[in-house]
Amino acid sequence: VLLKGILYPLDSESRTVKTLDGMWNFRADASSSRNQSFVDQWWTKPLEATGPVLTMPVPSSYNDITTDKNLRDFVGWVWYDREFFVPANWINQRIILRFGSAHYYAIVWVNGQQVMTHDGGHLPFEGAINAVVNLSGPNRVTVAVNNTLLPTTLPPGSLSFQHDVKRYPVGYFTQQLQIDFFNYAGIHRHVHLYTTPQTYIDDITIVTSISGGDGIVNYEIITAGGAPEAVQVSIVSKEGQTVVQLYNQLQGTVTIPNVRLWWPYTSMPSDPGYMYTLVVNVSGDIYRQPFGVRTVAVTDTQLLINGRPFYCLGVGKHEDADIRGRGLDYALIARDFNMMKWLGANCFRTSHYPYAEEIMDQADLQGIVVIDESPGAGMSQVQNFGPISLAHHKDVMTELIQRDKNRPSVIIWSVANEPASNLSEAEAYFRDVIAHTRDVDKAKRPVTFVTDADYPNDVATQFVDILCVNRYYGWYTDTGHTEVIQLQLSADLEGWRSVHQKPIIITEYGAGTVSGLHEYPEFVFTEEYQNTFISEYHKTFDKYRTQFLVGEMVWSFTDFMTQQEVRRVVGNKKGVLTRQRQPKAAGHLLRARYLSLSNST
Ligand code: GCB
Repeated sequence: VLLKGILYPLDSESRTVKTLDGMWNFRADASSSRNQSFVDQWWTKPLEATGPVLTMPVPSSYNDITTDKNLRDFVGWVWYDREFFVPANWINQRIILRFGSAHYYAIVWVNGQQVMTHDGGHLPFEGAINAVVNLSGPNRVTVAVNNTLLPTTLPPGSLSFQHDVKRYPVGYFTQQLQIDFFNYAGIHRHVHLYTTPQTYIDDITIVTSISGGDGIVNYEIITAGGAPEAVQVSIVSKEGQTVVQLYNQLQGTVTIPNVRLWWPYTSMPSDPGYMYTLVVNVSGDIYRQPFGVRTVAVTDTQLLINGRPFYCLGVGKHEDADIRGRGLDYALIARDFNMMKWLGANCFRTSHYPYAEEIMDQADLQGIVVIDESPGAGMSQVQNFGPISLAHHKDVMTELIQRDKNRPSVIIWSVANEPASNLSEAEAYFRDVIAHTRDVDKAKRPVTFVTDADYPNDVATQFVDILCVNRYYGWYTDTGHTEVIQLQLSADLEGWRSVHQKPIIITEYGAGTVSGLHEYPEFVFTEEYQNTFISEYHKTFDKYRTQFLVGEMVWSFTDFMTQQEVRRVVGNKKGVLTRQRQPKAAGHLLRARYLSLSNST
């Protein structure tokens, strides 16, 4: 396949970026068929002309914005539209409309003409709109978004229909989820309009290595829209110094003498996240691609960054907050990074879907390591392993790598979270998805999926480079019995080790804790229990830290919303911080550990 680039919209001497964020018109298609919008062709007119509209912020999830329970829990099509103008001087430029993400399935029209569709909730998509745009008057963009999760979507889900009309209204159905997070929906990230010249830079791929004190930078530029006449490539340091300059080469390998490496901030507190910029000029189209020079490798007992052992002091996260749901919010991003650093964390996993590019930028710049996870969460049913799922899963991995391939923060791809890897169907499935992932990533980062399987029953971890295991001893099993945690976790780690000579990260362990709830001696759901529970895990981690355990990631960074169910009290409360990003007692406990461990290594 010929891959299309999905470079982040950055402005430059040759490119203009304009945002379409703001208040849009909005309406859910709440008709009994949930399809009236298509019968009435809502995209052909302003939404206001076909019925009443709500005001909906973009970016944001729509679920928690209004006071309407039906909209919070809505399943089906919702519609957004707004007016926009295109500057007349854009006439000779390519005009691109780009969505950072929309959950789950999206169709986009401009001035009543369909311009693109996208399948999947957490990755960007874009299209040129020159053919339909009006440069001398208003334009209208209409977006239909459908949040329904089916056995073939990622994450998968299903619809459950009730036909007993004595007990349920006619046509009654509910969305069944296989994931432990609220299925927030809407236009979750920025909407940008941007320009490029007709001959333009479509994609840039940078792969780095280290040779002695030098950085080796391998780059490849893909252009489109005509033969490029002149090419100029330079590498500029963070301080603005041009360190290398090359002419007329769309592809090449260059050396940065006395390179400054990209380090996680705990490994190199004085110089974390050092980034260079590859400045590309193709026939006057200029794009500045940030990158860092670092290597990642896995041995049978270690995870190495720049040849040095790295121990992940991490958190599992969500894009989740009051009111905005999964919507992009710069204040929240800044607070999250500040709180990760307060904890002393040096890594996180994008559990359980790709996070916003603006979050990934901060990971690069601040030197926080990322396990970059696909939306393959909750693949617990045999029907989630069919050929349609497989083809889509491979497309999603391609899109994710296309987006994040140049990021030094990303050190591992996770293709899934807790799939039913005990099913025989999972073997061929993961062999294929993992091989595809390795194939697409030119930097050849390690690939994994996160497992909760029992090592004797698992058929798919044989394909991973590094084992990532989620464990809840003393929570879902032996509830209340923290005294069994050390024994059970030790037996488990040694069990995995007996079948795979691979390093292990515990990617989740955690206990539900209502902030401010106390009971002594400790009792489930209290802050005391969370502290005792976590401490028991830490004792076992300390036993294996010097052997083959290369990381620990608490579940989770903050409390987060889930669907309504009896196990969850207004969401999942395993956060070491509250949903408002304030520490529970366990936050302080974790901070003490992470700070002392990062000072001792
Ligand atoms: C898990 C899942 C995560 C859940 C967590 C829990 O294993 O990976 O999505 O939120 O357990 O709290 O049950």
